[in-house]
Amino acid sequence: MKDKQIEKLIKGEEKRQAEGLELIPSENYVSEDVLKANGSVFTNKYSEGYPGRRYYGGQDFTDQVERLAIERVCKLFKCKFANVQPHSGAPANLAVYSALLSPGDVVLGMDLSHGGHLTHGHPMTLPAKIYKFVTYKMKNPDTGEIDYEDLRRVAKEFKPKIILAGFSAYSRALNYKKFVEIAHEVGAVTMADMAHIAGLIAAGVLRNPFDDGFDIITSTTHKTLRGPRGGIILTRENEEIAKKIDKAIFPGIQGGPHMHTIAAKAVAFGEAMTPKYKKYAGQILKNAKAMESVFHKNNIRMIGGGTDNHLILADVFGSLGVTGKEAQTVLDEVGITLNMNAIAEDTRKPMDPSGIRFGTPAITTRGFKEKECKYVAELMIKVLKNKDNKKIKESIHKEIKKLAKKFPIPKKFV
Ligand code: DSN
Repeated sequence: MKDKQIEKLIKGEEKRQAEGLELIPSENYVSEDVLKANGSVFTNKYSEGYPGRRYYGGQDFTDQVERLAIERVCKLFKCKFANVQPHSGAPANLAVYSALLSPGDVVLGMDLSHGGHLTHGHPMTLPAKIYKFVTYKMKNPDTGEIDYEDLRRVAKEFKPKIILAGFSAYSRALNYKKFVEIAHEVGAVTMADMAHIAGLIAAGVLRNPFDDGFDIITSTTHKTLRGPRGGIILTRENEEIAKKIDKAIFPGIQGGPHMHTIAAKAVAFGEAMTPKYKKYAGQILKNAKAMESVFHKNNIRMIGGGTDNHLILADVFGSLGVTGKEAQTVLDEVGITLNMNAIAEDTRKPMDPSGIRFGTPAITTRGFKEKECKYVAELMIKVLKNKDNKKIKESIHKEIKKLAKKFPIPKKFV
């Protein structure tokens, strides 16, 4: 590489990823093939429009790539329509809102502090300035069960046009049938933001909201799905909705699609169709359960009481007197990356909350099984209990480096 400054930074990041353990539940490693497609000459091409209907010439190969991506993702998620152009999850969600709502219309989504996402109506976001967001919560943060009766009550009171299921910090299974039932009662469209668990749904190890009658799924493609950074919007069967969504993406909120990313998405979708991927997805769940068992054994409170998916949200402040920020920092020091996270009804501030959020997609890609995951969980707890002990931290850092070396980041998945 001619640009030595950037080359050095890329090498630094490569080393950081190789030597540390990635527990941020929304991160993963892509295959060499995904990386290759993402860095391909498609980055040079403009293709405003959709396959067969573009505003620029020279679309012989872009059309084929986008069609393949659509065909594969529809097969994976068992739906009729897909838009593979969203640059990421936030534009995907915005596009659905703008396709189906008028300013002032109501969306009912999960409360941010109970696991929802910023794009589900945080007051600082653009959607919240245009539409009205009302929320539902867990009935009891220690079991994680959603308060479906309250959800129904709020739906009847506010008559939302969209009922949104989805989260970025929630570890339990949702009852999609209940969402659909309530949506039908108030005439709302059902939308599932499955960014975190899309890969688990694609592999069939978690329930597909489409099987319970959801209308729309949005997702990123870079989390459990193990593709490039990007987004998708899927529509189960309603062509009218799908057409509105296409218009909302282009020309509504985006210009030219990133064809190199779409090529990389197509590669990732292909990889997600293999038996090897299905096994990987199953192992993500087993590994999260293994980590859960260690946290249980050590009496560390987990929001939702544990996990049904790939992530755990632990109340480290309540259980160990260590704040989320302290935990994130001290674990970073020993080579474990995760993120501080607010917990339900948190009394602490977002920049130093009570919780940490961690998950197993990336370490499972590295080949970790239950045994290694339990060991990592034990090391995490030891660090948190000895956060000021330099000697213990140094020896754990060595252990983490050893583990990382034993399980190098793979380059090929199929
Ligand atoms: N930032 C992602 C996450 O970490 O959950 C969601 O957008």
